[in-house]
Amino acid sequence: MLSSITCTAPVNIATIKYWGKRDEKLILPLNSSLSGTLHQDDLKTTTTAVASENFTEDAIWLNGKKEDINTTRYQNVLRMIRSRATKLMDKKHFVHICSINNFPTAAGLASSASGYACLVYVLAQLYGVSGDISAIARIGSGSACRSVYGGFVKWEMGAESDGSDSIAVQVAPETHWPEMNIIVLVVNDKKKETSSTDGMQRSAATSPMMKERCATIVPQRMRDIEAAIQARDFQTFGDITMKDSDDFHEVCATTDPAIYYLNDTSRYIMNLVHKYNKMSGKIKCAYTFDAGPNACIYLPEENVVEALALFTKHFPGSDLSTYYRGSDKSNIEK
Ligand code: 2P0
Repeated sequence: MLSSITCTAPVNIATIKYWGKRDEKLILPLNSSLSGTLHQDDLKTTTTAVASENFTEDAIWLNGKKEDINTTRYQNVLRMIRSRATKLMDKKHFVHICSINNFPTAAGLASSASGYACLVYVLAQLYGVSGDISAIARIGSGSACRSVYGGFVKWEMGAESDGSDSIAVQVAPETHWPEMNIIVLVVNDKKKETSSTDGMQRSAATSPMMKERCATIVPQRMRDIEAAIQARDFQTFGDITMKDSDDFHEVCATTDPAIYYLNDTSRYIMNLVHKYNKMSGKIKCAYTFDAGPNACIYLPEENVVEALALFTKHFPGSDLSTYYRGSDKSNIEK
């Protein structure tokens, strides 16, 4: 018998950044984090998984290229899924997986987040796994646990050593703040030099900023941004988002040896946003940068036209995309 499932999962854009692990194997973070999940039709991964008793091995193809499925992360995900399976139990079923991103892989656009969220969701459907699956997505890639839900989602770092309480929790559904938009300015779609996994390990070991960030700064920001989201208070939301992005890149710069994800264009965008906000007398849009030079701009719907005009004027001909995050659709779709 052949069973097949196809799903899509969107990327998420962190406003409070995850950077550093306390447990590399279980992927347990040093701090909680929070993100907005994009709309289903935007930047996303589409994954099909087929299970058959006739397959002789598990296999995976990413963007059409066969990859090694015997990595620790894939194997951990498969083991956890099969340990909770309620379907395909009678005989040994191997699985073939095909996954495609509609955006550049590993260019700091959270491809591992949508990739593992989608993989875990599709496998959970195929093997009949119910209940929270964010902890399974987490052991694939930390930030992936947040893409399991739509709207604004926090990843609670948890306290247990087995990771049982290190899960994603929806802070507000996608319908809560439908005016919120995200503009993505693709500055560079090349694969990054320092992977997030390596980078955060080095930062945790060497950046003098990490201790205070994890102990006091992030816990306070998590409380404040959650309240701002509940109140749909964009001034506070935008201020915290930009500060946490700045701090994250400062952590990278104070890592030994230093890691630089931003380039001159990224810094130009940061200055432009600050000048635009200052000129307007309020925060009209807020930038955030992940482990790469591409800018993600959070902004309310009413400012989109003006902000797009501004960015187009300064970057004529650039790859500028707007994403509407608010939606009454569920996040992951079959
Ligand atoms: C985030 N990033 O919160 C932060 C901001 C990058 C900068 O989560 O080792 O690819 O697979 O757990 O999830 C990137 O880290 O790392 C990331 P692993 P992951 O979105």
